[in-house]
Amino acid sequence: LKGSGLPAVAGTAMPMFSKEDNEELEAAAKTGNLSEIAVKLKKSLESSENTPLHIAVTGNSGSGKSSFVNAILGLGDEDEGAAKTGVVETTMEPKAYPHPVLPNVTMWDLPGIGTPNFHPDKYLKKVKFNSYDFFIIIASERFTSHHTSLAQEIHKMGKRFYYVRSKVDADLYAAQIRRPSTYNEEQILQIIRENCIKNLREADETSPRVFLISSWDLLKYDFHLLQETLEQELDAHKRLTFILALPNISAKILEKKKAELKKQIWKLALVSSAAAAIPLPGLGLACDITILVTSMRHYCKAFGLDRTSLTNLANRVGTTVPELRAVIKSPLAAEISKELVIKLLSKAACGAAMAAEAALSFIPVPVVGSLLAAGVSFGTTYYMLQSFLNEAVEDAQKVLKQTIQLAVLQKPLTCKKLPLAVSYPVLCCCIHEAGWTPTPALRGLKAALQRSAALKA
Ligand SMILES: Nc1nc2c(ncn2[C@@H]2O[C@H](COP(=O)(O)OP(=O)(O)OP(=O)(O)O)[C@@H](O)[C@H]2O)c(=O)[nH]1
Ligand SMILES: [Mg+2]
Repeated sequence: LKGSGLPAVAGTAMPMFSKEDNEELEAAAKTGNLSEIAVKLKKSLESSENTPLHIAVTGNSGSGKSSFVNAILGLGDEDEGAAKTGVVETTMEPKAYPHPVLPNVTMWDLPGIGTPNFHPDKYLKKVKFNSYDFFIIIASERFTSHHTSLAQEIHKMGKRFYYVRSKVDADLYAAQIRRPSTYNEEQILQIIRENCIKNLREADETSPRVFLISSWDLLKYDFHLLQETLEQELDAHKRLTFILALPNISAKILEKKKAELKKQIWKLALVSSAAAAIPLPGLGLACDITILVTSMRHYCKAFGLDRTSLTNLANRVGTTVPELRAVIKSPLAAEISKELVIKLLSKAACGAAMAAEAALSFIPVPVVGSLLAAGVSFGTTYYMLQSFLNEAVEDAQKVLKQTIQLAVLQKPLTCKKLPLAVSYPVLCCCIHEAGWTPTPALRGLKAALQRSAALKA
């Protein structure tokens, strides 16, 4: 059943109960009987899933606040719900930009701080500083006393802030064009970093931490450092929310999301085993379908396997939703219904039943007694969610690969120095080297090259 959005057949890649799961379950088992444990777990799962995260972005006018908001939300500047960029904002009110698919995450684009009579305390009161989990202070040139006085005030109010130096790609580009013979990327980045730190120190910031970023390419420079720092400094629930909201721009981020979601599965299975399970006639299976539906939809949204995310992605990389959909084997978020899950369970009956038994044999002794009656539901839920999560990540990886391919292929089109006649075979060679089979993306490139050639002519 692999590749059909269905769990794997018994005997192939059976998702096992991990050592960590076992230990956590054992610890939980000491805290009460099955229904008591399930109630606690349900509460904890619900609160972690609904934990709100409000991120405020502030800085001078034109520093790249709106572009940063869009980049974090995985939106292109022209997507629906994106912050307007490249326009002078006259608003004095913070503007909310909800995450396109995760309703508990909101980015806030705050009014600029650059006016000569800027007062950090008044500013923070005006923007209701207390509503945000942390602040990102952005500067595209140098950090000034405005930035530090704002940071100090944020600190006084008991909130965290992170300095971001934006548009470093533009600095590098300028250096490459203007001083090509001495161009050294690392050196330039270091000069920018040191300069920011020096300015912040001069403005009384004792331990400045600066992250160099391009909102046009979060994969480069210090975005991963900012991401890791935030993960370390957020509390457990906010941390999970933050990780799941990260844009799906790298295999590393996808793996991180997978690991976080995986940790929750035994809890969901246990809650399911304590809830009213629906017996599936003729299959010897019973489980709480609602938990499966909700979790599977949640996985899809976290990995961008939903129509909104695919539409935005398709716009950004110059392809269509059907082209992206073609590499996805799992159902999209909105396609997951009770009926579909029952169908998946029926098709995977043999695998699920065996997994139910296998999972039971891994459960520590104190829980087994109370679980036995509902054990099938535990095993089925555990097995279904593990399998679906694995498939969702595989699909997300395929989508990512397809978009990277498109991005790589698109680049030479904007490179005036590369002769068209050379670029196409060279790119084909690169694709071959990378072990990618020519996909619709490549066919798209061919069409784009032909269009570009026609334009040139
Ligand atoms: N090269 C480059 N340009 C960027 C980057 N971020 C923003 N820009 C450009 O800088 C200009 C201003 O960006 P915005 O995101 O609109 O800046 P802002 O801080 O929201 O501006 P206001 O709302 O007017 O205060 C736009 O033309 C952006 O496209 C970046 O990382 N790299
Ligand atoms: Mg703006």
